[in-house]
Amino acid sequence: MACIFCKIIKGEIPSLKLFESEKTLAFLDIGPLSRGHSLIIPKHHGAKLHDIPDDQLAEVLSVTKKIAVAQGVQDYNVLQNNGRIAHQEVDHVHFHLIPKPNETEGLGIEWPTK
Ligand code: IU
Repeated sequence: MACIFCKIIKGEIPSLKLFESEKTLAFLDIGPLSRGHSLIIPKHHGAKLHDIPDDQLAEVLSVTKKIAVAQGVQDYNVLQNNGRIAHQEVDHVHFHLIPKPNETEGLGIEWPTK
């Protein structure tokens, strides 16, 4: 299995997990664009959005929302890239949750920073 995110799902590569269920995993991005930048992925392997069953996609979005609420940030981007031209680097569908906290907001957790 060459997929790095499948290896993270299997625990073969360590990650800082935020959430895990039968269908979904969320973990901190190794190269965060902001404090708390996380990735939410379906456990079903698929490179692009259209490769993922609807039930898995539904849960991924729901988990993305829950993490945003748990982080307590009001401003954030949710981003999902498909294909090289669209800047996709890892060929396992993932949603970026990128908080845009201001200096006075706390995330409630000490997140690793670059
Ligand atoms: P992209 O949408 O495919 O361009 O984003 C890939 C993201 O995966 C990027 O933000 C990387 O920092 C992140 N990432 C990671 O968190 N852990 C890894 O082992 C690898 C990439 I490879």
